[in-house]
Amino acid sequence: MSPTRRSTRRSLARRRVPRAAVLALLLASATACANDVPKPNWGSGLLPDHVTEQGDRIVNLWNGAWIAALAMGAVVIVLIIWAVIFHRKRRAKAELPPQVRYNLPIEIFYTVVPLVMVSVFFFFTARDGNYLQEISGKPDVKVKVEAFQWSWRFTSTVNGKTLPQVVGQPVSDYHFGPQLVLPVGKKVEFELESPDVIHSFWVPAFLFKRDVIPGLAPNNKGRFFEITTLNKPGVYAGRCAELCGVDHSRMLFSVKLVPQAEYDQYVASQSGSAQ
Ligand SMILES: [Cu+2]
Repeated sequence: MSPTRRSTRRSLARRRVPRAAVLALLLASATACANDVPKPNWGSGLLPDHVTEQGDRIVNLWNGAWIAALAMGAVVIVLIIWAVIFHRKRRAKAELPPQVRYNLPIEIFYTVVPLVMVSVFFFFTARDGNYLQEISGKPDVKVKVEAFQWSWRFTSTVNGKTLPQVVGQPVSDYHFGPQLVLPVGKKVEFELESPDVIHSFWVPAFLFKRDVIPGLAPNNKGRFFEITTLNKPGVYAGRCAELCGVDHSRMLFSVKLVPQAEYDQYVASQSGSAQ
């Protein structure tokens, strides 16, 4: 323990500050700055509210996996309790219980059942993973996302028109980071690119994140993903989810979902300076 920590402990003890109060204060100060942590929603299995059609699928997969795991856990716990209560060693009998081996039906049973369970998990995971990576090729908006140390550059293309780039710099509050404006109820294709190190594009409200890896070939599928936005206008926090250097934690941005009319206005206001 360092001398400062020792003296802090001593002074706390001298002043008889209850430990619980110190802990509460620490917790309060630790959560006060995290204004972009989305609120968990019980209906979505404690995931935050989502703003994409793809999010519906993710919530279903998440909830389904939990229900299956909890059901299996309940069966196992009941079996353990049953074995403990009804098959415990009786005091009167000191000898070993009958030793069972080479029980073919039981061996087949405990091999097949886990295989079936893993296969079911695999089926739904693969099905939804493929769905989440689908790209229609006909997006309403295309966004090129460049992640760099330590912010983001967004370039939107709408109806063949490329809007001026939105470039950010490291910030401590996502409201002050670069803002990507998107219309509600539309297909948006993202293309990810990094000139330096691996970053990760994460908008918690998309319930999705994707690593931004430098040096991928232009047609590499790992660069692309597509979402369909739901009719949920609002400003949503985004961040880098891959430790990428000293200002990684300040690589914040926001996504603003607006109704179509407002988006058209935005595009018109931007196109004056478009290339
Ligand atoms: Cu980063």
